[in-house]
Amino acid sequence: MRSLDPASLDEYRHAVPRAEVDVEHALNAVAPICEDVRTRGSVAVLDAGERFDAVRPEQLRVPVDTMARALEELDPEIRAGLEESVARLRATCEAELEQTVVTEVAPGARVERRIVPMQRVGLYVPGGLAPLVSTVVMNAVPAQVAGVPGIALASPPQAEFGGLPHPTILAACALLGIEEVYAAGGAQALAMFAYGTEDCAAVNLITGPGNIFVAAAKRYLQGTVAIDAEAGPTEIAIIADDTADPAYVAADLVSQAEHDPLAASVLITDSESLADAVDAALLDQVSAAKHAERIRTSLGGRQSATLLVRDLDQAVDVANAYAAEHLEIQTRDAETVSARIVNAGAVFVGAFTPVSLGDYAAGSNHVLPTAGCACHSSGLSVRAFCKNMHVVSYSAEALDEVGRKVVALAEAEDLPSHGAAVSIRLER
Ligand code: HSO
Ligand code: ZN
Repeated sequence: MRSLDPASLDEYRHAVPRAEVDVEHALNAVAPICEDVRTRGSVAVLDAGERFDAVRPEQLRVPVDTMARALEELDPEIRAGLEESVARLRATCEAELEQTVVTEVAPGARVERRIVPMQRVGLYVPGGLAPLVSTVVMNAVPAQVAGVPGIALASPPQAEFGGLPHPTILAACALLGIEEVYAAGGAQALAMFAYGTEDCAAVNLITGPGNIFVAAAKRYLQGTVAIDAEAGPTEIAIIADDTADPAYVAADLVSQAEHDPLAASVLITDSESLADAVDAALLDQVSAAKHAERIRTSLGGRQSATLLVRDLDQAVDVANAYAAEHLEIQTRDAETVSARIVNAGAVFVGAFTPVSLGDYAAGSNHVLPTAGCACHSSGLSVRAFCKNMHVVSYSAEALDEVGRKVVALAEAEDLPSHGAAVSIRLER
């Protein structure tokens, strides 16, 4: 347990160091892979799969009937869980869909902010330590609600499934009606999306989490294609006071530590007795956990800590400085504390709103900014799949009304031909 009494916000920011993830270094590894895909196309994607995923798929594109079969064979309870997750996220996305706004700035002078969906997107679903079937839902539902006409999805080929992505991921694609699915992972999958190959047309935007090589590939390909964010190891911070249930707090810290030895679990509390009780609960829960080793490494890493603060005001300052991917608030009057949070990927309020609920079926999205990026970025939502486009329309009279002022501005910039394009119409 570490006590905290730093003088400045900047010191809060460094109170819990993030796990060291050297994306710049990984760039050296991904650059040749991306260039190979750019020049040699699908063969380069397959070659890289053989090298990194230890299996060469027969073909990159997964046949639609393979996905339909995976859905037929899906455990009905998992299917029911997926359907619930989809329904709740869809409801949120539909409500959040932005509306077209028309402003009449003067009589006959119309500016419309038209919302248009991206035309083609590539969704990435990692293989990694667990088949993240929920990530299919979190990527695909906002894209579908936004009205994106071209949705492609890639997930790494798995040797144990004959070079196909994990069958639960394929089943989720079938459930959602996503027909364009590729057995491709890592940098090669992202390069395939960014540059296009003979099997897969280039996309406009890539979304979805991944490991350090996926993050590095996103950095390398940004500009060629838009990306949602570079995802780092997952993080949970919990503000808890003496009213919190230590077993709940411990369970939630453990839940995200389960993802990755580099995952961060941070407890921020003003109660020493709560901190002690959480430590005791952790001892029991970690040893009983299936992935105890991974969890132990994560909780013991420099990126995880218990911070003892003076009071909840200081807890809020620390949480805002840290800008966790997930922030839970388990205090008395949690709503009031939550109202003061300005930096977090998503906030989970009260004893009965664990992050795990949000991971699967709260109706919120689990693709969220990590590594402090919540200071400037948002989680994935229907907005990420839309663009704003101004559509401007003036009548002759409306142009007459403002025309001289435009000409004056054009003269101020020494761009008289700009002015002439207006005055030619005023003299009609
Ligand atoms: N907590 C992860 C998402 C996830 N958890 C998927 C379970 N499955 C990052 O927000
Ligand atoms: Zn999770």
